[in-house]
Amino acid sequence: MYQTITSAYIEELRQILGNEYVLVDDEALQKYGHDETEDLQFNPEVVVKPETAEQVSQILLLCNKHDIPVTPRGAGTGLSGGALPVYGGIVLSTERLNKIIEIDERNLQATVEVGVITQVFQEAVKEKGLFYPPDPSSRGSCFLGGNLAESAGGPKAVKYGVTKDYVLNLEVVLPTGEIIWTGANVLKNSTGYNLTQLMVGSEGTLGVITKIVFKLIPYPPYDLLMLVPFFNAEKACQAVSAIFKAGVIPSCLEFMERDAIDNTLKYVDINFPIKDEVKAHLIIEVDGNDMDVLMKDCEKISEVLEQFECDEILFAESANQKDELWRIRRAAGEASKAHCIYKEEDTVVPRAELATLLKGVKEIGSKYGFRTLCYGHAGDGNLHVNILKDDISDEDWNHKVPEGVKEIFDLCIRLKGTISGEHGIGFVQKEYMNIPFNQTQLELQKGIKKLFDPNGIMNPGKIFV
Ligand code: 2HG
Ligand code: ZN
Repeated sequence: MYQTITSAYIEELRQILGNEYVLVDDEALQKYGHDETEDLQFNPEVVVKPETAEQVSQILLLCNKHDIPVTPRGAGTGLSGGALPVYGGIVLSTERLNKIIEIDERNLQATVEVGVITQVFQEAVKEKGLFYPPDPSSRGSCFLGGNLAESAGGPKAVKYGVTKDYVLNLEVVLPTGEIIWTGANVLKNSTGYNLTQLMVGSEGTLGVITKIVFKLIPYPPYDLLMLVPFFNAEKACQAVSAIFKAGVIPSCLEFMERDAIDNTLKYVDINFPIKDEVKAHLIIEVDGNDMDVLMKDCEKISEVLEQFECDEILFAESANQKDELWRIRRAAGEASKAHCIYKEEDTVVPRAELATLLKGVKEIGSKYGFRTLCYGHAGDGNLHVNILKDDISDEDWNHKVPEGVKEIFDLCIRLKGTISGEHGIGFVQKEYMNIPFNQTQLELQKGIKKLFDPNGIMNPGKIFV
């Protein structure tokens, strides 16, 4: 169905980009053949590194004319295989599209290229007193473009929203080579279909995003962080919705079950004594402009937590202690990966259903014989379920465990949730797309894909089976 890359195509790519930015050596093909998803490896035939939208346009024109698959790639930190070139062809790395073009302090906006590292952007706007809240655990290495492609979230989403909530306008290169803007640099827009939001979460299947206009907000100067141990993990989950019901919106509300904490502590090599009876932690942060208000919020939260039989609440006393707690939470995924091969599920339900989801996940794990490490953005009802391979046979891992995953996803839908909150569908979840969507819903989505990309060159093998 797709053409393989010949030396003539390589020559054309070199004409467009220069020799240095067209890689065909084994080391490069190996490096760009995996992301952070499980242990999957699909090598591309060639890796290209454009520096401008015009170069991206010329590459896509070539691909479209000759039926060559092209897989856009950010930093390769994705967890659903979105950047894997499963049909070979070209990996288009956005690492040279890495300029912060403008931070517009008059309008509280910024225009950036897609290969800017999320944390670099956050720090650049913070210097001007501004805040870009989406902060995936991998923010020190992931790219803004990848965050957009996968509709990434992170701990701050519970109060501030996810990546999509900060995107105003996008420059996109279509498979035809045309370069378009999707909207306008405005906070309100009721002008036609919302192409901007259609691109967000489209996982590189519709075109290549090259520039982003973000909205920003003023940086909240104060925060307080509390660590709350629980003797019962389900009770910890039940406490979550009660906090909001009491009238407080924390800036982060994270959950880690005991096994996930222990596994992470080993990985980050931090000595953090925890009582044997503790089965889960909530990490709760409040932020804002007024310390007195934050103290009152914490009092209210504490009153709620006591009703759910928590142990003594620890308030982080210094910036160091806060950093350490966040380091533990942010390393949970990497720690699972370091422990053994694992499947990363990104379940999400309405937040008051979180305890039911956790209970169900554990029951399904027992039924199918797998162990899970659970942690995530409890305030969003977003539970990361890491299924560990441990000593499960390859046969069971490939056939029995996916049955269990299907049951977990069925449960999410019964609870009015869905199968991915912030990691995307990509390659590894596409076989489950018939769980949240029926035929009509899938056909509508596939129709959109066909309209943008009739030849199917953009990141084939993703989202849909
Ligand atoms: C987490 O909650 C993230 O730890 C991991 O979802 C994903 O930052 C990432 O790449
Ligand atoms: Zn997460």
